[in-house]
Amino acid sequence: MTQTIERPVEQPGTAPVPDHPHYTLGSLTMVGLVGTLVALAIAIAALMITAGRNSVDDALVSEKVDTALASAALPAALETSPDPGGSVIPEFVPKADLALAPADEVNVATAPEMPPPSARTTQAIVEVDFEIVEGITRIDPDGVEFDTWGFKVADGGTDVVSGTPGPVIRARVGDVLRLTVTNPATNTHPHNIDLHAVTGQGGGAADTTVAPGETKTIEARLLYPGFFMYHCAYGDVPAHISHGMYGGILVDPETPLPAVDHEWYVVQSEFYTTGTEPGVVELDRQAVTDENPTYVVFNGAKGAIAGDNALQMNVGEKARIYFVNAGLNLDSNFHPIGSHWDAVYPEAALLNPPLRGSQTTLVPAGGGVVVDMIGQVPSTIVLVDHALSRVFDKGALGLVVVNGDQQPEIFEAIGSSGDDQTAETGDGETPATGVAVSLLPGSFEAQPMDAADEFADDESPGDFSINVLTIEAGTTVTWTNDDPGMLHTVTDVDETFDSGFLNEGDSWSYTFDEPGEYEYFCAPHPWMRAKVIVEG
Ligand SMILES: [Cu+2]
Repeated sequence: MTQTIERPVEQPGTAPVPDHPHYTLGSLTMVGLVGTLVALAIAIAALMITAGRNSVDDALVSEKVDTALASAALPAALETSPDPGGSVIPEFVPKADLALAPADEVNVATAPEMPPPSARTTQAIVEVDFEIVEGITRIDPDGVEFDTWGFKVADGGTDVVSGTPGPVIRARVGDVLRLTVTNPATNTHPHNIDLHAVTGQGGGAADTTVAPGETKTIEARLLYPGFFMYHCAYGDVPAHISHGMYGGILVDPETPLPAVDHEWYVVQSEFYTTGTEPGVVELDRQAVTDENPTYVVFNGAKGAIAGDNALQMNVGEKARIYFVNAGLNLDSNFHPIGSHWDAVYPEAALLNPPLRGSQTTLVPAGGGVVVDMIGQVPSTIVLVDHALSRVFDKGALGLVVVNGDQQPEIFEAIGSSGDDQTAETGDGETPATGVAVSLLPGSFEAQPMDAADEFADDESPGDFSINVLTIEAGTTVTWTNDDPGMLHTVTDVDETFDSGFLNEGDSWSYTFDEPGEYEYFCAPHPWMRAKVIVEG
């Protein structure tokens, strides 16, 4: 279907005359340059006068002049660019001369995996066959299901039921992507694909629109390296994206990024649903308009990067995350709790040098980022959108478990000191009287923040050995961290008590004198929750 958009025709000679001075970008740049040069001249003159008055030798003067000139030079990134105004697009090998990428090269993978980097140094044709998936899938482990639409690798099989997020594509800059999109006859909606890596009408959307039963193919030269979003751009585009039609495509630069130990693919996105009750929920189209999502998730479902699916690395290793914020509407404030981004390639624009040592990187809707992080200490790094309501209330949480030996030169829990109501009892000791609660092995394993079995005796995965503890006023409770290699806390939600970090084997006690109900949690693993009820 073709749409014609009519715009008013501009009549020559009728352009309005501006009623105020009209600066062009060029004239503003000239004003800036002249100002800089004048300031520089004054600075140099001042240096020379000072130098002369103090009889400082000429060498020092010229050194200071050089320093002044250097500080007025181009930013480092531009200075190192051979031709800041020139093209960064590689020379093409003509399509007719291109071979297919080698058969053993992997160009697609399913989240959170990435295809390995290509061993090629030459351009090639990369063939990718996608099929569109429509179907009811679980978006919340509590049993909430939704009609997700998405993409999968076309293999004729029906085992992949969720195409949200779609597979990640990997190719090299200068390659030709030959992308085929099939919409199986069993589907009920037309779709297409708009790849932000593709230069052409609608990023390919105009020429990939496929009704159920149709197949279309495009060939697109990949002009710029980077990590790009793709999405369906058919019809009510916000609705198609909100049903789950998005993914990422990595275009590697000609000079690859430095090698790392792990590469992962993570997509942030939003679901706008008519509710959060178990069962099938519908798209709330008004909530889409209002930009008020029910869920904000990583990799297509709440808890998709948690529990058994948490990412794993070892102390001393470096991991790289290729991250797309599919939106639909929210910017992402992507942050690793308890770590840093060792390197950030802003906007995933891989022609540019990375920022080093960042805390939170802003990823616009429809944008991406590439970040490196190092597993410095054994811990669980929590990936979040640091607009934290989206974590605690809507699901934007992923876990990276770092395994290995404690690194006290980097982090060490020294324990608590001198609180009247608390007593450090040391490794594994339990006081003679009172109640003992264990932080169970594996208690860091994530679960939804509002898990239905949170306070049940058979909670799975279990966290505190007693989920609801009822005691008399005056009773001392001692918690012991029995979770190997993990740091935990015992922290009252109302801030009445807080253990500070407990290493494996550490115990901490608190005497409850005031009747009431005390809900507590672990600060680094906030889904670990339990209660103490103190009777009068
Ligand atoms: Cu679609």
